[in-house]
Amino acid sequence: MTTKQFPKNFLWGGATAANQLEGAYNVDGKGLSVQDVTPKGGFGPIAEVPTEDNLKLVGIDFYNRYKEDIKLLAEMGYKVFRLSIAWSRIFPKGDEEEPNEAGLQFYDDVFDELAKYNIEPLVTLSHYETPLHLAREYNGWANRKLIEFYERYTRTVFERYKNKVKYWLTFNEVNSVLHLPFMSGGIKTDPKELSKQDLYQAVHHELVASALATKVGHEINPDFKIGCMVLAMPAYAMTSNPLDVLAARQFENQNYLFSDIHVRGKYPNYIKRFFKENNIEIQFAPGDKELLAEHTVDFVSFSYYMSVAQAHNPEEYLSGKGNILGGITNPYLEASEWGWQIDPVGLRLVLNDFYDRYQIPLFIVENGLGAKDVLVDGPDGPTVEDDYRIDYLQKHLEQVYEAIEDGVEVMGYTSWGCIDLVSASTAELSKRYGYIYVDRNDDGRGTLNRYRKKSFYWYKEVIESNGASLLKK
Ligand code: BGP
Repeated sequence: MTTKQFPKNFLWGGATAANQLEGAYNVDGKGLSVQDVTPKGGFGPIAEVPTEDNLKLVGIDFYNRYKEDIKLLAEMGYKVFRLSIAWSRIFPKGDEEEPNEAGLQFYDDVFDELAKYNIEPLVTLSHYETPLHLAREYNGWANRKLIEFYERYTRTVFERYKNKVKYWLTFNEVNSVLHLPFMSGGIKTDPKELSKQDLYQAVHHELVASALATKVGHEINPDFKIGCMVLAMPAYAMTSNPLDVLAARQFENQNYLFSDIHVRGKYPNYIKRFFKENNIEIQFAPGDKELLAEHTVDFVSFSYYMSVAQAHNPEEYLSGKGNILGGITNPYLEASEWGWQIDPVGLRLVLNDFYDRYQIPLFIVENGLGAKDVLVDGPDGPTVEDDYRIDYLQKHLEQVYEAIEDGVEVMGYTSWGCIDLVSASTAELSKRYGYIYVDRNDDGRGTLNRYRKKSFYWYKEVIESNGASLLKK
């Protein structure tokens, strides 16, 4: 009998974003990003200047401790590490002609450190980190000028790291701009006043910029693998009432729009109807249509934390909390301490749905459980007995395996926040996802020391056995 395991060369690893772990927000020439003025997270108020209560200003001090951290990731056997480049380290304001050398040097050092351990970087070019100046002066992606600035930035980093980085993602959770225009798209207009026309025009700018980056990247190095990244959230019909099924389908289409354009290179018909009914008319500049059509992505990546239910009459049900977008509470599922409903089978469904739709490789670049951890004494020093996290990850990975058995091509899996970091939605440190505990609290205090949790050893075994340890039952 052969042992069950994951495909050869499966990319096991973890995921992070610059603004949530680096700290050093104003060091070595870095400019401010939208994150430096959102001390309470994506849904919180926007401050005029960085304030001390913003945990992201220090993060977990990865900027100074990356060597120690990468060593720990290597100890777990990581094949891949997802990180983002902070755009405002490279172009502090975003609209300069020349990049900031110190910022470029920092990522050279990080990539070199990863290379020492044969860990492939997977780089997000824009992870909720639009330079603040671009938000204030241009209203972020609502302005077509951003395409030009993003092109300059991506060209700069593609050139610089062309021999160090192979895997790239253009925009983190590109669909989230519909729900969080400031954090995701640097659009400072109050969401209540932002017209659908302006919002979808901003979406168009990002989609064109993504295609342009894909073009430029492939020209610079034809071996680059460039993917889109979407927030995936399957929607179940609350009942078998066809109207509920339709509501669920329409909710999913709002997300599919982004991957459809990235993969198929054109706007799908279902959105044309939505545009017509909402008086939206997307302005295409000459060349946009061709760019979208000719520079589609090499793979689709996505985050997956939870599913939701939808109904045609949602007001009659309990509404649930969710990762940026949400829906109705599904009575069949349990939820995390933050109300995100836990649904491993949903991950198998997402993988199958994407693959049926596109037949190109998929990459799960975020998944995990945000939970409050308690540090206890262990035989080798402080640790966390995070069986709840192991249980979550084990069940999700079992479903990834099932999807692979279903015939889905999965490149890899990077669980979110592999080392504890600051939450995107709430800016808390107590919402922890990591295999590595970082001693820092919501009040900003702590030694910043790192400790291996129980899940650290569990994941190490998963990677070492190429998933066999998950599947031995
Ligand atoms: C995604 C983001 C990440 C991340 C994660 C977990 O939406 O891409 O940046 O933080 O969700 O969310 P949170 O940090 O809000 O728990």
